[in-house]
Amino acid sequence: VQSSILGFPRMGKLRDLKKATEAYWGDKLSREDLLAEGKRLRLEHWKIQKDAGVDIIPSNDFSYYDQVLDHIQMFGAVPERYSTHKLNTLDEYFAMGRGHQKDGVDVPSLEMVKWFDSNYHYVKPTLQDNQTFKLSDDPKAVRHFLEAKEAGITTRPVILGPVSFLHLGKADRKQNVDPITLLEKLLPVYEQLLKELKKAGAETVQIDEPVLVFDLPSKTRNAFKPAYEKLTALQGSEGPQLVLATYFGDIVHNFDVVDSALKNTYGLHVDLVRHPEQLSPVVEHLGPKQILSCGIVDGRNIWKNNMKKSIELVETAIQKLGKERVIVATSSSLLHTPHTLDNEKNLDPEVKDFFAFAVEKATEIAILAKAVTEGPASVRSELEANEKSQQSRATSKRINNPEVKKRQEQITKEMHERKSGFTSRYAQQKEHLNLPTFPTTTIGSFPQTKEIRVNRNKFTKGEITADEYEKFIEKEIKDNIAIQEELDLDVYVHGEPERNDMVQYFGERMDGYVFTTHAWVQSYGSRCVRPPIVVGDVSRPKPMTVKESKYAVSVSKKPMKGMLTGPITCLRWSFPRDDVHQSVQAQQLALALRDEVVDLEEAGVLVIQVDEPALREGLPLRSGAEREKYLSWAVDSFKLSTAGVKDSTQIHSHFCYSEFQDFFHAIAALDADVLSIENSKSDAKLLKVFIDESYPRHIGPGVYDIHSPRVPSEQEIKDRIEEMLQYLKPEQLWINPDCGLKTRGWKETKEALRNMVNAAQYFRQKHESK
Ligand code: THG
Ligand code: ZN
Repeated sequence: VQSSILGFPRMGKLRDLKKATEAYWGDKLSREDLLAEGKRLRLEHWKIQKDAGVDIIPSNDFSYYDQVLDHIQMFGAVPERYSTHKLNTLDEYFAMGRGHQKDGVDVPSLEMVKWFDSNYHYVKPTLQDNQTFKLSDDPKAVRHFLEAKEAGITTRPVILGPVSFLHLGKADRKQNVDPITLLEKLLPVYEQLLKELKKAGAETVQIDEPVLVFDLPSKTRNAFKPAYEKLTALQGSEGPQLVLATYFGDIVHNFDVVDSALKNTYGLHVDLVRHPEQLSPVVEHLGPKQILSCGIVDGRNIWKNNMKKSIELVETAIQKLGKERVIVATSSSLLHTPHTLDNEKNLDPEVKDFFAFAVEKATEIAILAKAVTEGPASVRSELEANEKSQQSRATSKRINNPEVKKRQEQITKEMHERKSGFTSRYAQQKEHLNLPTFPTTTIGSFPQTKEIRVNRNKFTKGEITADEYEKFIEKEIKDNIAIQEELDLDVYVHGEPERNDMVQYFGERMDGYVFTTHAWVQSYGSRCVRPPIVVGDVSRPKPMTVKESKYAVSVSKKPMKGMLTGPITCLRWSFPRDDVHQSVQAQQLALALRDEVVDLEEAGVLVIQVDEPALREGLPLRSGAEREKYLSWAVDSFKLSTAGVKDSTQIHSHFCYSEFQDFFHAIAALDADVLSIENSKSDAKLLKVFIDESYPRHIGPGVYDIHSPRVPSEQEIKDRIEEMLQYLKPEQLWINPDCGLKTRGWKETKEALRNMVNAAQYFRQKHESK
């Protein structure tokens, strides 16, 4: 039984790749040096896997920005607005990933969206009506295979399959092409690539078709047959053997596709971490000689593998198929896990023993393969150590908190509901807050300046005292308030200078969580997040944000909005526990946040925003009952966290996307007094759902895009508001940017907010004179 890894994180032990790419972008590192650093990292990562004893090691999983973007360039699917500038291949590539404003070239990036239900973002293939494809002269997949071969490591190249590539793409603006109709044009490029890989010496290739876990439109489903008839025909002769990989879900509902088209692939990979129950139907459906790659080491989380359970599962496959036809593998690429546990010098050894990051998972895979190949005796001490670690986790004092459990048992239905309905609440809020029509506000964060980062670093390293740091933060808050006063905004925020990441900050302040020093995971391009880890029952030992908000209230003449991250977002952007259902963890987080909300109210914070930008990404990948179940507990946890306040306290929430139509009922059920939503780049027509559903509460659709440094003119903002007023009542409309301002500079922030306030005042006067 061979061991296999589907993909390895590429940032390096200390985010080396992030540092190198950002240095290159900042003209501080040459192109040659960046490429050399990439090469060094690839080699290092292959060696790690080889030394761990992994049999099947991936190549072409490395990327300087995003693996889907690599395919766009490798297949000659670069939109003309990028290719026309004749930039070198690397700069053209980064131009698509992040835009390019330099040497007279000014192009924005391609669209970037969530990769399935993860916190990774990929660049969307953006296709033309007259799209053509052409394999690049020196295809990256071949180049990297040869690079590994030269170092004495035979790898299995990973490519994204043709159906997923097209299904995950979209028509370019003003184009009408349905991507999947381009299949016939795209396939010759795949055939050529496979032939070149075979010529280079690749015996097997991992071809990813993760879209098989979705409910697919029939056009996409039907595309598998012609695609894989062509590609499997090459196997063994002109092309490599294909292992078709799926992950993040089950593929049973797409079996008819598997039957007709995919049985001829050499092997199939399925995710048995998320869906162990698919093993038996998958085994039944395999072709007579097909290999099964069993994904049993979690590529999405950091928990040490339960080897006993994994071995049992793999053994059931071996009984049916024999050892020669089974591979043990990671469930998905390890891209979504941090690099190595070795970096974590500050973790309590008890807890550290619960975890495995990418490097440690490589060893786990090798041990599991050996256990099922040569028998458990061959890895006795490893299995014993694993068993011991599982037991100590199950019985650890850090896991179970009886008080939290008791509180959960005492939760009542009433605790989820505000005291009165919106109309009555709003009347009280209006009086309390004394707000004008078209009230203006911001989403919460203000620019995180270099000075803020420097001071936070100094504090973390102990170079300044807690007292000095607190003084610094207070000065920043005071400055932020003064700026808002000067701009004449209506509801202030303190600006969050004390916060690093909106989830990490809360994780660091709750019991039941642990946090790391180096456990970074790529989010997009060079950007990484460091998810805190939920290890046990979660509770709040003491107030988390009250000090800063209270200070802000004390220096504000107008209402100040307190800012919290909601339970679902806290959970989804952490590494959750795998031993209790996520709804239980969300409920514990909700109770902790509920206390914070009430404490903020007592401290005089009369407007409280609880953000849930990750609510939508938590939606199960397939529609139907699972989705409704998720939405029900997700909405409950939000309501539990916010409903403890008086009617006169105003609850806001914010969503970082505008596609809320498909789960509008859930958004409405949150019962937030004011919702702010992204929307600035989308059609105002999307707001029509608020009328159609007679949504009674208040809404602040972003009036300008904060993701670019461009300053919107007052007129542009007025036009935008005018459009919104076709769909929303004037009494309902709040005026705000479309997201937090932490990634922006101060100069453009002030100019944009000034134009925004002027636009709001224009409508206010117009409305009041009626
Ligand atoms: N926090 C978390 N997850 C997220 C976001 C977030 N997922 C979705 C979206 N926002 C992703 N966007 C970003 C935006 C910026 C950064 C990361 C993800 C970022 N990271 C710093 C970096 O890589 O330089 C981290 C530096 C630091 O914290 O010291 O800027 O907001 N959890
Ligand atoms: Zn946002």
